[in-house]
Amino acid sequence: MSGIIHKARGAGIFCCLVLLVSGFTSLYLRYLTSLVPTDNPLATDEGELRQNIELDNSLNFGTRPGVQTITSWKAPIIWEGMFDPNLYDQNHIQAHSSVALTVFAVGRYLDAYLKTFLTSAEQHFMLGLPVTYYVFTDQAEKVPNIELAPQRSLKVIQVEKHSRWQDISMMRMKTISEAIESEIRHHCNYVFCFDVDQEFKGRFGSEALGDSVALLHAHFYKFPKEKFTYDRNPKSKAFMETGDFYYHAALFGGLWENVKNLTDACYLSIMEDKLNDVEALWHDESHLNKYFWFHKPSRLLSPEYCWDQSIGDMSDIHVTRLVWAPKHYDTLRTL
Ligand code: 5GW
Ligand code: MN
Repeated sequence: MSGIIHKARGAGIFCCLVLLVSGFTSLYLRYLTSLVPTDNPLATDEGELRQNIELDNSLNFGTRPGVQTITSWKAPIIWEGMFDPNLYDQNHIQAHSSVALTVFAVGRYLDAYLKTFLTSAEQHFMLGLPVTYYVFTDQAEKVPNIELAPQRSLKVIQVEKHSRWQDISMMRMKTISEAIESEIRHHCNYVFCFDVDQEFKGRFGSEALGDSVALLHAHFYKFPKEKFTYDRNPKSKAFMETGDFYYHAALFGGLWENVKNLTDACYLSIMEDKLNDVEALWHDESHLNKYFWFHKPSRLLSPEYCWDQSIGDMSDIHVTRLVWAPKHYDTLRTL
């Protein structure tokens, strides 16, 4: 009898010790994460947090003296030369990171851009990680049959074709949110949303993954704030007088939870504008910029991640990872 009590007491002390140690460990981890504001508190378990801390501590912020490599809120801005690609790949493979890529190819954009976009993504996008492409189109039967590497798959989701092109672009927010809810969150931890009129040209890898990721617009990254083309109409929900950067809506991403919040918020603002009979200057992009002003992204991608080759000055661009496809406004926008 007393032996049992003894054992019970021993077990009790042992449990207390375990609780104490694990309590301190988690406090210590919380302390560590508080030192790194780039990881927002939505990040998942402590193992993942610990990995991210070590990873972004490896970034070399001084290697690109000509450009800004960190924001005022301490989010890294990723430029070529700052990161060790193998380190990011190894860590994300170990953490079982998986990535959903969403892309819309509605109407004439399917024939014009989808095949180049997908085949080039197979060459350069998140190699080594499981990737699921979500292609949203009104013509499922015309989606090209691309040969995919192992661990990579493609799902086609039928959508309606809105008659106004502004709506095709803006309604992506709603469709992406619904797809995250019904599909993506069950299969992938990250979601990256792309315009289709672009081509991958170089590594677009796991260094781009983060809790909440925004892209610096190639045309504005050097400009002073006063030149940013935010929506200036006080009647629009996208109205903003000033901001941090001008972000390009051709690509945004992050953990699915954060992308869900972003797309929900942008869609709500777009619908409120419709009720008030206003439309933001640059449509979904204006709303995206407003969202990122209030919800700072934890990671920024330099314009190396989405470059317009018609820009003459390439002195800051050490590698092009994704480039704008040529625009054929005359044929694509006449309807
Ligand atoms: C068509 C005409 C004008 C504007 C957009 C469209 C259009 C866009 C379309 O007919 N079909 C379509 O799938 N889109 C999707 O919306 C594509 O994924 C496209 O990349 C994205 C944004 O439209 P873009 O690329 O024309 O917008 P910008 O800001 O790059 O000029
Ligand atoms: Mn585009």
